Amino acid sequence: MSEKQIARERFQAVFSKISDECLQYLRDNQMPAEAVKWFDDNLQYNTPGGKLNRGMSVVDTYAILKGGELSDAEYEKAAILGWCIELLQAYFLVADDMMDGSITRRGQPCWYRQPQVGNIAINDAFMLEAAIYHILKLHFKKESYYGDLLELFHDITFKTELGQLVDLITADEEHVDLSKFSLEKHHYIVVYKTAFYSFYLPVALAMYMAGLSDEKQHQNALDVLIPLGEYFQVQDDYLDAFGKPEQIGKIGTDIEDNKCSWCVCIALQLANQDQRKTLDDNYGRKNPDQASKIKELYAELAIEDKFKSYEKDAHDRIVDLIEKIDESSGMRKQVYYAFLYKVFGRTK
Ligand code: GPP
Ligand code: MG
Ligand code: MG
Ligand code: MG
Repeated sequence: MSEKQIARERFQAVFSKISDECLQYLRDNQMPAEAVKWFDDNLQYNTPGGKLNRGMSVVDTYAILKGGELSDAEYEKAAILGWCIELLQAYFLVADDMMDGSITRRGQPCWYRQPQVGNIAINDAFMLEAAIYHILKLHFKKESYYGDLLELFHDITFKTELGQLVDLITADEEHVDLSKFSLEKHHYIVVYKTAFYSFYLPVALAMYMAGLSDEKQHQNALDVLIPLGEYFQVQDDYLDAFGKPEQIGKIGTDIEDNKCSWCVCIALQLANQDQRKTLDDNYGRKNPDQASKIKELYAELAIEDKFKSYEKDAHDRIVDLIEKIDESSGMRKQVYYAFLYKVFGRTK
């Protein structure tokens, strides 16, 4: 087994513990056996099957900040916080897939598309979120930074919802109006819907655990992690149009959903009058032939090449930001490089 697999399995093992603790809460509340089973299925189907980058990053970051090996107890504590992010992500994805009308996620049908589930997935998403606070209370109530953790989860959730709101209202499927799209709008959407919870949250949690709680220290972390998260969501937009479903584990829906994706923003910048008409006539329509026309136009406009050069610029820009970090503040450049290596050149 590779080192990476061993790390993943160790992290996975902590999930059994926290899922048991969540189910125990239902039993303590005399829930019928079928409800306990339902929540168990919800937790298992939606929480552990992804890349686990966000969750495992809490452990990795905490280990770097502490400097040296973690004891078993320290490992478990950081991993529990990591699983709280994975629960948050599960909550977001169950809901996002309903809002986006998506078909598959992590190589399996989206949860709401399971025949017995449907709209119950709305309540299931809420329960995944509630599980975060149950677990935090069980394991962190006595810590001096418990309040910081609660505030952080609440604030990051709110910010992600703001991003999701702008993502959704910019993608009005009844009235396709591409003049609503711009790279500025795109920047706002991706920073809020993705960067805060995927990049700042894991590092911020590890920082609180390691006693780094100054506002200035957190602002410095945001200065690097938000651009990194923006790059990550540009990749997500790119893979939505260009990735193979077998590889990315989901079928792209951004074109059909009229999303303000990085790809369409760049296409709008490059298009001549005819090409603009092709975009106006075919973007944001449910018909697969019209979506294919958009993909042909993306090829004509060499969007893939544009992405490759964006990627190189983003990489260099982020390395510059990391190199400016003052390590005397207790932060380590290695925290950010670990993220950078995980993210650049990913194919899923
Ligand atoms: C990713 O958008 C953003 C989220 C998953 C956050 C959702 C936020 C909520 C408050 C529900 P996406 O739709 O591009 O992701 P994907 O491509 O994985 O569907
Ligand atoms: Mg989606
Ligand atoms: Mg979405
Ligand atoms: Mg996407």
